[in-house]
Amino acid sequence: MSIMNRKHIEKGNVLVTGAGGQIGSALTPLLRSRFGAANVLATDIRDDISPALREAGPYLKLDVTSQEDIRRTLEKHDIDIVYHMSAILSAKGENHPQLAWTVNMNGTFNILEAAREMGLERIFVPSSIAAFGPETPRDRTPQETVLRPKTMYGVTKVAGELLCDYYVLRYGLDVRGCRYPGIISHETLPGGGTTDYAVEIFYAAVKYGNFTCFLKPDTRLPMMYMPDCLKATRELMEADSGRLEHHSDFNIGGMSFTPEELAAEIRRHVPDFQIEYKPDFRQQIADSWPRSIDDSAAREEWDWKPDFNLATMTEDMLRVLGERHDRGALGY
Ligand code: AKB
Repeated sequence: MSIMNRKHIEKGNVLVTGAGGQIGSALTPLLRSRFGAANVLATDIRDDISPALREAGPYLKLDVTSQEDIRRTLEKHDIDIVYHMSAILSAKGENHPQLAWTVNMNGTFNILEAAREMGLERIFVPSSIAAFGPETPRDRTPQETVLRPKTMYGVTKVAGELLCDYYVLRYGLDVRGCRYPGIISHETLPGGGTTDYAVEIFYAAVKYGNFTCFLKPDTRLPMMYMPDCLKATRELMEADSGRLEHHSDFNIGGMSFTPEELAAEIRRHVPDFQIEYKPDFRQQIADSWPRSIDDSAAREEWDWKPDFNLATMTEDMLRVLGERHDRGALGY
């Protein structure tokens, strides 16, 4: 069937790569409730997957850099839809650029190739605000603009967007993706990103009442609360393909704030909260990224609209982590 005729996918077998990561660990349960637990295969290369994720449905250790393993897994489990969430993020990517290229580029290529060969229904490959660079307009960064990132992670995200769009145009594969901003969540800590401070600050506020931030106080970055990230992912994957003019590179906005604005918001709930600033190499990465995002294409083509802002996200994060801390289960 041509992708122009497809609307919602009602059922199918789903594979998630990077299922143990920050977004994968929240996305997988959502997909399991949507498609049935037995129909969603969680995969990751790491061994420290939470028992909840392993036990709630099928789980497999999978290395996305192995084309053979990917092909065999898709075939064996009769997969129709893939959410390709595994990636090396920006800060880790600067410490290990060759690894970032291998995992991010070869992983995406392997998934797309196997999907093409097997005629999969739909693929989700996320991009990031890291696709932008210092020459990009930093306020209300447009959908179509300069893409000259200075990190290896960003390079792989731009190349990944182009590769995904190539598979859409050349082979009619239904590939979709959006440029995630920094994602804030309370289930799995992120690892190796530049926006990670905006998650760690909550754990530190609840547990210690103070935090040392690796970015300067006035570093404004686009961010999004996990419920909005999941909503964007689900709505884009369920959007009517006839309305989509873009495919793999949608800007999506949630909120934008600086560390000092976030600290002030946390202080409304934790009055004695203290923050100090010790910027490191991640400052340079943050300074090359947008301060805010123009997401009008996503709003027009699939009705994107976030639910959370700085105040409502902060209140919810502190409530959830506070309750967990009181149960002695914060794990930070
Ligand atoms: C990172 O900081 O590297 C990621 C991202 C913005 O893609 N969170």
